[in-house]
Amino acid sequence: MTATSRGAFIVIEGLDRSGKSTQAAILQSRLQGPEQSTTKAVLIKFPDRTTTIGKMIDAYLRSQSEFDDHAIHLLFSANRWELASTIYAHLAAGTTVIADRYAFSGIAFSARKGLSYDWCRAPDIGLPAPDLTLFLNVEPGVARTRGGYGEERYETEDVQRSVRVVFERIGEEMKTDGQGQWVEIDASREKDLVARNIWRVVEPLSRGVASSLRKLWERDLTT
Ligand code: DGP
Repeated sequence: MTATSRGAFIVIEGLDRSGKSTQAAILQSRLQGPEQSTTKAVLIKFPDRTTTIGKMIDAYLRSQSEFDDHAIHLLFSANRWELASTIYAHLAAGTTVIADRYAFSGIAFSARKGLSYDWCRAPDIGLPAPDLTLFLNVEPGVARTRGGYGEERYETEDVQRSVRVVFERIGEEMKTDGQGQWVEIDASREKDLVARNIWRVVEPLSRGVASSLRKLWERDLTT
């Protein structure tokens, strides 16, 4: 990291069981390197189920409580906003932040229920914008065969297929409107190969980022 640079903000997105959490952990340890004395990378998982809002989300995902679709959408977004200041602080200190899911999951999982795409995007406008989003792409039929599948509310092949369609739309928009990099990674491949492909894209950001941090969909921010 140079004197004027900040940490990079990297988001990992994808369907359930696409390997996000595994790859996020591999990436963090790679960024952290052999000297553990200074923190070079932190991992933040969304939803963060430890906060008061996160506990409400957790109960919903485990089908222990019910919410109106709009209300749960706003809770997921609030859960991201409550961690925004933590993200800013880490980046300013030169620490890379890896987020396991972010606002893109918010849109994909709610818009597939029939809520308007623009309405779903609105509450996350202005969050810290990632420098890089890695979309771990996997066939929903492949994800279904992976361990632990089916334990939570959205883990059916049908839901995941419709979520993937919305992710494709988000990816197209992100690629064309200069909102940081959106890179698709074939997550059906073997774990170490996926990790190497991820590292190839992340490596240039691993020594810090000189440009200032942007806000997500900032052109839609009005005062
Ligand atoms: P995970 O802990 O990564 O398995 O995510 C839990 C589930 O929550 C997963 O099925 C995806 C879903 N999810 C994540 N973020 C959001 C969001 O912002 N909105 C909605 N509706 N669902 C989300």
